[in-house]
Amino acid sequence: MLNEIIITKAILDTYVAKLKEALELDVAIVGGGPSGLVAGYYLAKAGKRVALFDKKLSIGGGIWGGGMMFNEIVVQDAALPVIKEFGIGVKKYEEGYYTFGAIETVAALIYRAIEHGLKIFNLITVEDIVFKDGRVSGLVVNWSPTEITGLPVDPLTLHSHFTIDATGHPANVVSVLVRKMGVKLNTETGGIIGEKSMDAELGEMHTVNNTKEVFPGLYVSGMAANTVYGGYRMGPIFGGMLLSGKKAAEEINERL
Ligand code: 48F
Repeated sequence: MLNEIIITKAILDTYVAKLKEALELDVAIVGGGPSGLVAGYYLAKAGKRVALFDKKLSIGGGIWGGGMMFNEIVVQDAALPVIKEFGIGVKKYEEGYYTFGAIETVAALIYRAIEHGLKIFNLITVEDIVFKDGRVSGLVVNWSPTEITGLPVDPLTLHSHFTIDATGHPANVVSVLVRKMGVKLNTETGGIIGEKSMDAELGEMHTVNNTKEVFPGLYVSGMAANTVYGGYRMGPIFGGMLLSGKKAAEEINERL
């Protein structure tokens, strides 16, 4: 006879154990879009203590909707090795352009990352950072429904040696750092420069070039990197996002 209390305890005990393991991390990733998932995959594969937090129920960020809800994405030559690493089937459209089912891509990124040891927490919003010794040293987290309903509930905290802001267009982690601490960023202006309009070629290049440590302890990847450093947007071509996640992971990995 199935016992509801055992089912409930199984969920609570397993989840709490997973969360406790994520309280002291090598790397905390905020945002489960393409760049965050790829960064998490490579860091987990390298044996680092890494966890990813996303405020949504379904992680995957901007992949699901492809371009204007046509759920296919495009990837260029440069990122094919990353796509192959995840075992996603390649469909050539024409020379230099490949299409991938958005849903297949999200599923593969998530599955492979978890398989290599990435801990993923959905429905958790990162609302603030831990700032110690002049660097970003962790995250302040709360259940997403708390943020949505505006309930006055205090958050919980975790420590991380490095953090990656992979929150896409709004660059939410860098924004909170600037708003609350008034610090000078490692950008031309010292502030968040803001994303530029569409140029797929430049946008893809900028996404990778702008992936770097923007403040001690805090990296930016994906579209957040372009928002912070003033890169162009590129729309539903995703090679730059994948390569950005890989670059963030490699740079952090070298420093740990
Ligand atoms: O936007 P998103 O997919 O990030 P990305 O890796 O990729 C960008 C592309 O999808 C697309 C594009 C390509 O042409 O331009 O936009 O840069 O995913 C960002 C994730 O961050 C989560 C959000 O729910 C989304 O899944 N997120 C944002 N703010 C927070 C957050 C927060 N404060 N706490 C937790 N998660």
